[in-house]
Amino acid sequence: MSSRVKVVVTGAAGQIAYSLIPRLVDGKTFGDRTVDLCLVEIPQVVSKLKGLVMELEDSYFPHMGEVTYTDNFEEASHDADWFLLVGSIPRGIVYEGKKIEERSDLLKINGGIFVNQGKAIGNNAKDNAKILVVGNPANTNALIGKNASGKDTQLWMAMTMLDSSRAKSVLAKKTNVNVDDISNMIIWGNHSPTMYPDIENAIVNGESVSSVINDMSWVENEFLPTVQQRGKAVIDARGASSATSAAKAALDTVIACENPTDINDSFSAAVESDGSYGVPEGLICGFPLSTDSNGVVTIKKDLELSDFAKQKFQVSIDELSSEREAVEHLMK
Ligand code: NAX
Repeated sequence: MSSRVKVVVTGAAGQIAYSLIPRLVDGKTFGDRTVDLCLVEIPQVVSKLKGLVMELEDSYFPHMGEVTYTDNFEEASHDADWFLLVGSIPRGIVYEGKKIEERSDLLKINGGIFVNQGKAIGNNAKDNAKILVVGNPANTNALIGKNASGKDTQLWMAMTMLDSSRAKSVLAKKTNVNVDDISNMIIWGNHSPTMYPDIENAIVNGESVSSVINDMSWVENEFLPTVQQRGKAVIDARGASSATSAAKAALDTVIACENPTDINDSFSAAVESDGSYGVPEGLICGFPLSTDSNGVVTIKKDLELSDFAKQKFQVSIDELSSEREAVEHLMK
């Protein structure tokens, strides 16, 4: 493994990035490798990154390598190992004179961004680059980017780790254990309120969490809606979307991809479906993943889904299929 790693972060002047970027160079996420950072923003705010770079320099990070910033994604993408694509146009802002409220408008605007970013990554990044899309609608943005990249050796993911961590937190409270006593917390489907957090395959101290809790009414009426709607609950409470927890989840996803996964565990991210578990091929869908000792990430195929789980998961698969239809014109 090379002793240097180049990481590109978009949306670098945003909320999530402010929590995320310092921790990429703190010696924990990439161990003792030197981390070169390339920070990307839109032209209107790129100059603000000068201040962030000053703060990074002032923070005493022995593992920090070269730090650059730009509004030119194409230029940033050269020879990069990792991309954390956090930047996207959020719902509710006025974009080219129109308030963006509909998911379809969001898909259209962000879709255009991800076509260009995907092409640049396919042409310029390392053949084994890993790409984590955080900006919403994350799964479909990743679908568009992967398709535009035209390269199958790179790994495109959309982030569902935050949903998995939220679910672990709810289950740890319910079963009176620590969050790290919960493992195999899978998020199936889309990073949206249709996601299916899988309590039946989750494990607490070696036992199935659902059999320990043994209360399907609580699962249906408390657990699932709490996890599925947690993003909105944070926005309502904080007046802004999750930032520090999203940053931690992005770091946890990088760490999960850089280190072998325990045999009895899996981690959550959405990747391209190869038809596993009946998901239409090509959709970027939340699956249980595992990393081997060579850093290769694959879908774990040996998990069972109950009829209850299959029915919930199908709702999210259908949503992903309809999002794919909505961006079909960007996939040519
Ligand atoms: P902010 O609005 O604070 O920051 C976003 C930044 O992205 C802005 O500075 C903007 O200028 C920049 N940007 C927009 N288009 C860009 C482009 N083409 N290239 C480079 N930069 C670009 O949002 P923040 O709170 O940081 O959230 C970022 C994204 O994460 C949003 O789309 C948000 O919905 C999404 N989230 C995803 C989560 C997940 O689990 N997958 C959870 C948290 C969050 O909601």
